[in-house]
Amino acid sequence: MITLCGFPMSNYYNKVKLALLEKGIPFTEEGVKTHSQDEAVLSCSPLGKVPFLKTPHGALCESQVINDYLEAAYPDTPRLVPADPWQAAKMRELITFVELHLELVARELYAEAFFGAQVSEGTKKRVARVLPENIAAFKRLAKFGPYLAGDQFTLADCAGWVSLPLVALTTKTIYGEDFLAAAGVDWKAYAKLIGERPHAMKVTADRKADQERRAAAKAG
Ligand SMILES: N[C@@H](CCC(=O)N[C@@H](CS)C(=O)NCC(=O)O)C(=O)O
Repeated sequence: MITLCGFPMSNYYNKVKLALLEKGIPFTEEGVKTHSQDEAVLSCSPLGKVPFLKTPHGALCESQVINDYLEAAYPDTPRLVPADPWQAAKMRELITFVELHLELVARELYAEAFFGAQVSEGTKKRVARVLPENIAAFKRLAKFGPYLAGDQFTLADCAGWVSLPLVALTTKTIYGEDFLAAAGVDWKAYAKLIGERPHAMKVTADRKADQERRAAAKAG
């Protein structure tokens, strides 16, 4: 049995969870927080990041590594990677753009956007310069046809659906402007399309339930 470790507020956790659900792979979930110093966690995820998987073979971290493993290990479930090697590479190219060139850049602002901390003006200036360039580059590659990589739901959508809204929300919060929408990326229609899939609805419902649980615990 596979155990998905992390928490439902994490976009990368939900990326893997959506892939597991879409592929119909049985799994259980285990709550693990970030920045753990616990040896049991660090032996599975040495940087203390989530998500990670526990499998009968051992532990595996890094969400894209995990999703690629799931696709390879469960080939008889719905395929989330195109069979054609070129199309598969183009799909992975998109995942890299979403995560390395968009989400990871926007992530520099999360402390202020979501966690009540302050981000330096220098960081804000740099992200304001780099992110629009990266979004323009991403726009050249993304198909939205209607899925990110074309006419099939793929692992690129597991990545895109969890991270594009976060990039938009972050820039709206910090700069007062949704950089994706400003660049003509209709991420809302895309998020709606993916969000209406039953497995995506489950991911969202679990995230909201977790959010409510946390708020209730904080309130008293
Ligand atoms: N490249 C990693 C990123 C995972 C990641 O950044 N997860 C966040 C939670 S959404 C985390 O663990 N943050 C804590 C940290 O960076 O130390 C992956 O794809 O799994």
